[in-house]
Amino acid sequence: MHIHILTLFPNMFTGPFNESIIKRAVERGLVDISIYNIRDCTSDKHHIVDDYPYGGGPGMVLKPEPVFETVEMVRGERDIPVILLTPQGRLFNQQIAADIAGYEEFILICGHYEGVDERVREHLATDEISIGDYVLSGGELAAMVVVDAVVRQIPGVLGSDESVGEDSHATGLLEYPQYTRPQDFKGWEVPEVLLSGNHAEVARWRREQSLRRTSKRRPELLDRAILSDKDRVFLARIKSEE
Ligand code: 6GU
Repeated sequence: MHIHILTLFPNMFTGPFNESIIKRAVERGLVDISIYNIRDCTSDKHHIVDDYPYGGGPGMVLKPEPVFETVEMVRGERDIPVILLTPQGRLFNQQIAADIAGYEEFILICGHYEGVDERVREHLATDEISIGDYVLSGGELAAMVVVDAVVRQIPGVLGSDESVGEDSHATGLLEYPQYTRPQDFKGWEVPEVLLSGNHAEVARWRREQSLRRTSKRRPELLDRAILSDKDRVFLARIKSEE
């Protein structure tokens, strides 16, 4: 997979992309990440990337020319998805991450300042993504979030003991509680069932914990989760206990 990121702040990416899972994925050749400074594609002497909004109002707007110029330079004759990161985009989730993980190549544009010229949205972007209902100073942190969530879904990126399958949201449910040694920490004990060695019992306990936790914290997720008859019986039971 080849990810192209267009930004005014390329240095922001060096830390996060040079650690942990993303670093390893790049080193293994599973993903290639190219960062482009939008300012490098300006043609005026002062390398101006933003300007005042038509109609007045506060803040500056990212000009269309350097953004179009950078995208055209990157994609050449190739037809590749162009994703604009903006608080006005569709809300990012695990399913969107999985869809993007199927792309061979894509471009992320980090919006900055108070806005991006509407013609970028209308005539360049093929998709718009937001990572949540809050305002960030720019799309850079959002791009890092998207890249992390996507890269960890590429086959071969995670080792077998880091499997993506049981993570919160991967199953449509929140993850079950996890424990490691010591068995007794300050008098707080690991649940007995996890020490039992009974794999079926452990699996049942984890499933019920996932269901219980999801029902309590994020009940709306249950509408979309894949549930067995047994799961539904369990949910009905805990509901009647409330
Ligand atoms: Cl993608 N960009 C900005 N600037 N703020 C955000 C966001 C994106 N997603 C949530 N808030």
